[in-house]
Amino acid sequence: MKLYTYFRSSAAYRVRIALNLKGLAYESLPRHLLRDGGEHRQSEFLRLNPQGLVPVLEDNGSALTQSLAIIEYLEETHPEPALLPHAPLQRARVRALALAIACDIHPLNNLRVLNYLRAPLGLDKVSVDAWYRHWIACGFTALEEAAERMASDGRHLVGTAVTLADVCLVPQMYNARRFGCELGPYPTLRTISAHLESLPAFARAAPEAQPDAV
Ligand SMILES: N[C@@H](CCC(=O)N[C@@H](CS)C(=O)NCC(=O)O)C(=O)O
Repeated sequence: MKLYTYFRSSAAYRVRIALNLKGLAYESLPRHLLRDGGEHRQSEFLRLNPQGLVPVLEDNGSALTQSLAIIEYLEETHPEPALLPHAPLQRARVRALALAIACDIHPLNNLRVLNYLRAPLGLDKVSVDAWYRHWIACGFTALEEAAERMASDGRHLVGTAVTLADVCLVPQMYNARRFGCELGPYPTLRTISAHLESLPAFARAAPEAQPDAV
């Protein structure tokens, strides 16, 4: 398998974690999102993903896009260890938390959105940072509350094993730290993330551990 990735892309980070958890070897093909106007906007990459977003996973010549769809594909083709619980209720809870991060928090703070705020809308750095932190606070407040209610083992968002929700949490926490967000109000999320980040599959997927880390 080949993974088109960028070390700081949280969507690619999710897929790297899932590949590592499932023990799947892959070739890393970095596409720099800033260099030369963005290597993800070049025609060769747009042929793989017309959306011009990383990650893309190539498996047996087929290009797969959208991190959650990719991870569900890996789950179906390599079921062990399972990232979705077997019980329908728990599965729905895991998916809800994963979607809260991947669909309701992450897209608001994506590179292209921040770039649009900077130009053409003309927001300065202080305003763009405020935008970023506002949406993290909004999303994490609800996530913290949900995590508390979930009453898991304190090391995972749901239950006692790593799930898709955890795979989404760690990259979003990484981004929040990177942008200097206040994380004091989210002790449950911080404790869970600290545990997960200590696991080898997560550590090997971390941005700093990637070949394109600068
Ligand atoms: N929903 C997509 C999001 C993919 C995405 O937004 N990727 C970001 C990096 S995390 C990207 O390629 N951004 C390029 C840009 O904003 O120009 C997924 O989960 O795969």
